[in-house]
Amino acid sequence: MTVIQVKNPATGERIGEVKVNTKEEINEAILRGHESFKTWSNVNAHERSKLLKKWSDLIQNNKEDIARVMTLESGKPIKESLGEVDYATSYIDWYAEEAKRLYGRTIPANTESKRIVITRKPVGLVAAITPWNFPAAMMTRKAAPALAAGCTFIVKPAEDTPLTTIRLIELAHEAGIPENVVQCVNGYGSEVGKLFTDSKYIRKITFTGSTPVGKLLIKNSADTVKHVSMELGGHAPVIVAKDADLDLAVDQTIASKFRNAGQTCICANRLLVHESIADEFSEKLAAKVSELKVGNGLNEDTQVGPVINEKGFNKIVSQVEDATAKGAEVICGNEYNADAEKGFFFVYPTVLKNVNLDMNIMQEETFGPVLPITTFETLEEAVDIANGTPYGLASYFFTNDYRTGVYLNENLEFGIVGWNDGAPSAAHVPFGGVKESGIGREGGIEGIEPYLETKYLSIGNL
Ligand code: TXE
Repeated sequence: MTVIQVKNPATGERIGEVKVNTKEEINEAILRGHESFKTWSNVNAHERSKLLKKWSDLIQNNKEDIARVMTLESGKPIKESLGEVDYATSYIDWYAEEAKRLYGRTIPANTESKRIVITRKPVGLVAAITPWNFPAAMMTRKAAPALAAGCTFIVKPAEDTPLTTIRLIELAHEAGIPENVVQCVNGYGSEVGKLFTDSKYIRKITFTGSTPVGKLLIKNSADTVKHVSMELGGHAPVIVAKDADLDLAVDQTIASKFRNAGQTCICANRLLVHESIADEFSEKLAAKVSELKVGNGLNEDTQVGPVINEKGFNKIVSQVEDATAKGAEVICGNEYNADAEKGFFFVYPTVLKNVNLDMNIMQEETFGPVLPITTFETLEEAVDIANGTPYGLASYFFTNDYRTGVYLNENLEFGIVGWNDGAPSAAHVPFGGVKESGIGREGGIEGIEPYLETKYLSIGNL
């Protein structure tokens, strides 16, 4: 039996293990998911809604335990883990309601002898592959709309953080959602991913993770013409205009950037500050960033935990080294407490200035607590820099001038725009990116669409 050891990224200590499911076990789980679709899709929507609500309640009743497991396996500060449990259940609550609103339509026919009825049908068995940065919420924002729509669901969590997901799926069963309707399998991404994409029974793949893996999943889904939803990398710009409220911009940027140690796909990744305020802004920012408390996420006062693993750590360090070698100036941070042998990796919050577009950090997603600052002269220039990567997930700007705001909103090529707002995500809004940041939206009324087919009935000879 092969197992995956789950380790605490704050200490490197082993906190548990999960069995790697064999190919046969995964194919059996897929078959069970497929076979249970017929029954589940015919459970009436109000009943599915009640079961989802019960699942959400059970998660809330176990909130502290779940948050603790999440902090142990992901390293995120315990306050953020508690917040993530709420965020995760907010998706279940939202889609428990949306389950009751799967409206169809009737269309006037072009002859009296016909009637036309359009209904919405679930796509079938859905397979989800989730990342380690939000082990609860990235799963529930896929599972909840899928189950609400009448799909059956099977998830493979990230190898670093399977324990939170396993616990949530157990609670789904405890709530009364049948075991074959919502399942969890464990294993390595490439192996399980291939079994998912090859299976004709899986009608949809929903993925949150890196852009290269997303592209591979899209390609591999072609042979069976599956639906795909992709929530991939981001490289969010933050534009601070000359008239911005600097204190607001500093606070919101810090909250956006350093949450989850900078490991979120919508976190502020590139600061573009108007040249006339750049010095004042940088000083204010660095002063506050250097006060952030780094440590084990189980300590109540920790604000920045470790980064997830050695691969993530090396990517961050190499971006900082590349930037400093090309002339960037460190104005705070660039310190580390890491031990590859023991298995923990802390990166102290870092701010870099004198950054230019030739540096990797301005082109590639960082996924760590490092913030590069560059300056701009005109809004056109800021927009060009902001739009100048393959990503298009979140973008932010700070201005109190409505003309500047409208101009920026209309010209930024991103799925999400925060105007004087660094925290735009919520269950009731459509979250997702354009360009290589993804396909589809999660959350809001849009978030159930990818789990539905449209069926058209024409009644003739009346
Ligand atoms: O991602 P992977 P990693 C970005 C972020 C980060 C980088 C690498 O920039 O630094 O990706 O992180 C599964 N077929 N994001 O290596 O590999 C894997 O098991 C099918 C942004 O962790 O994409 C895990 O469950 N699945 C992102 C999931 O993909 C495969 C969140 C994510 O892992 C697979 C995470 C394969 N061939 C990373 N290979 C976001 N959008 O928030 C891996 N997986």
